[in-house]
Amino acid sequence: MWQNDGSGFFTNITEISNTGCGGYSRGANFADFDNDGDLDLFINRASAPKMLYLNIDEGIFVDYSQEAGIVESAGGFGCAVGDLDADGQIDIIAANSDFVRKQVYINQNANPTFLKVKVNGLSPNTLALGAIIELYGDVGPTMGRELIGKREISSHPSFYCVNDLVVHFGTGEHTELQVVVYFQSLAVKDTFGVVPGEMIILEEPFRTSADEPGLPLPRKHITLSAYPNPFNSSSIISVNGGDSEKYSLAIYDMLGRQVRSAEISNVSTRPITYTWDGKNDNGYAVPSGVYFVHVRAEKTSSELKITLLR
Ligand SMILES: [Ca+2]
Ligand SMILES: [Ca+2]
Ligand SMILES: [Ca+2]
Repeated sequence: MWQNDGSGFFTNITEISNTGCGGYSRGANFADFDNDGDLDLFINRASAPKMLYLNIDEGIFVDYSQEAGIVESAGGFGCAVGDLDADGQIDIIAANSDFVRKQVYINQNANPTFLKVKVNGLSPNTLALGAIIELYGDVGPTMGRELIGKREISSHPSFYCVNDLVVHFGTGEHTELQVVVYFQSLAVKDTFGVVPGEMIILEEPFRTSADEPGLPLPRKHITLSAYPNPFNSSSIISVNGGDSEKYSLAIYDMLGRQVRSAEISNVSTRPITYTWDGKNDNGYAVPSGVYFVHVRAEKTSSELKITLLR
């Protein structure tokens, strides 16, 4: 288990996280099996019993296999997760090697704190593969919102297996939710007032984030836009909301490496703007590609995809 610190450095946390079960395995899947809001872990081991780890404290796991009734020790291959019986509890299919039946594990929890999100993309990417879904939850009437989950719609979660493309979140104690979908087309879909215990269906909009007008967010929330986007020489990044005196801006490349950073403070005019000239902190031009602009204020943050075309 390697923990990414967000700047491209990883720390081996196998021991600390208590996930060093060893053995040979070809498939593993993170999902929120108990709907409490954090990601748990299923490992389809080949030569030892399959493992279900519950995340009990921000990345500290406990072996819950026996309690969950997951005791089989067949030659595991990949594994896939999805809500097979549509009760909001995420289930598991474990694929196995020759002559061994697959196992289907139906989750017997009845915890109603979940949200399912089905995303329909525009042609040709109608499955919306590559879309990033962020889930925000309320943290009290005066505190604004908090990022409580992030998923990618992916076609390659595990060896020879594809998860259900309906994205599942556990929502824990949050009662009012906001869902933001970032599509590969750069379109953004932002949905408010969502409550736990249901499945919502979101359609990819035709407009891109650069065209999106100011969203009706409370002032404590940040919305970002960039014009032009895609850009060639420079793009003006506008920051709306946040209601803060100080903002930190960071720009990352597709590999998560920070290429540019800035502090914006004592701002009196709105919207706040920052002009990015396509250069890194050392003054060198960065290559064409997709970049992520991350802006953080006191209690909130927001991210925007921006494309540089040289
Ligand atoms: Ca969990
Ligand atoms: Ca937990
Ligand atoms: Ca289920």
